[in-house]
Amino acid sequence: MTETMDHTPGTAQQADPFPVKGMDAVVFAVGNAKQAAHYYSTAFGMKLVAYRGPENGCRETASYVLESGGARFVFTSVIKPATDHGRFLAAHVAEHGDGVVDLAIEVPDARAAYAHAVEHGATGLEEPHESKDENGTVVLAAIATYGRTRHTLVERTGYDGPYLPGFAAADPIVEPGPRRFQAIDHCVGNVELGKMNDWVGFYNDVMGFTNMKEFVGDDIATEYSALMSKVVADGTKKVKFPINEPAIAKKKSQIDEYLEFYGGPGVQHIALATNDIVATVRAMRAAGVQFLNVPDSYYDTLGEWVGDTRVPIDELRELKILADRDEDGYLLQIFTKPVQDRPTVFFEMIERHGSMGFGKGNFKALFEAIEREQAKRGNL
Ligand code: TYF
Ligand code: FE
Repeated sequence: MTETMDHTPGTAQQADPFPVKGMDAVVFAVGNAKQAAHYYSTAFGMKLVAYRGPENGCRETASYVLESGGARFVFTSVIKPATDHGRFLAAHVAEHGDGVVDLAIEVPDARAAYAHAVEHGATGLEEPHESKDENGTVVLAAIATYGRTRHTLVERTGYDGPYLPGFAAADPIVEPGPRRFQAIDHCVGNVELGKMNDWVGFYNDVMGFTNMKEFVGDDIATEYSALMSKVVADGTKKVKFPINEPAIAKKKSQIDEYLEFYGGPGVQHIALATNDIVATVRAMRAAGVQFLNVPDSYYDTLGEWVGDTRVPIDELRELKILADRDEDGYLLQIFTKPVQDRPTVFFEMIERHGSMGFGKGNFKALFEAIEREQAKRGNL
């Protein structure tokens, strides 16, 4: 189809300028990947599937690949820096603490995706290149996003290995139990004051992502949230990236706290989709994961506005799970406390029943809960 035909009114839907298959992986640089792999195995119920380190020829870094359904996390730590990449990872951990270095996106054509991205203003970090082993060939390229975070574009169609060339299959660290989540629902970035719209524009231009209807504007921001937020998503809504910036409000913004302790913009939270949030939260709590506390008063009025949900209000109250409803349906969600000593990265567990939102009805209760934690840390 030609450009002209694409834009002719009445013709079939315009071809997606930047087709994506979904999130490929969330890649973390951490101080101790061996222990991180253990935590995500025992506390998040993930399964170690692949490894690369000194034992299979990589003496610079150790990387552990864990999966839960279609969600894939990679934890890398530096053993002994020897290349620019090793030095980059070591500096990343030194400056930002444990954090996300890469929101890798699976694409059907990495060369085309990279070309489209750089033509539309993205900074190229890695030109498209093939990587191969006995399991086949992948094409990888990378572009920069906010802070020192990148998007690797992964073309893996036909590749048969456990992750990427160079990785060896690995056995689970502990006997896997029932799966606690099955997909990455959304990945949230925190950027500096006044930069949210620039980054939204970046995803509009570079990836052809469009804005979802849910956002936090000036009104909500000054009232209680101290942040502004907009969400961009690919045409199929498989990849969803909310972007937050601090707002000037009565109190120090949680986004400012993040920016101060992360040392700049970066990934704030990863939301994980579960289809049984009750079982998930019970298992994670039993394994020692700490979640934000919600006051009982939230549950006293919840039933009046959220209506019937799969889970009785008393069980939501017991487990401190939040609920929200919009015109498309409802969702259940819960937020962990930060998962490292710095008040930076945390996780959300989300069970959707029709709603494509992000829990706007919970923002007040949620942000007050976050502020109570900020105050305990002396950062409010
Ligand atoms: O992803 C979201 O938009 C929701 C709400 O610091 C949210 O999870 C936004 C900001 C924040 C915590 C949660
Ligand atoms: Fe979220």
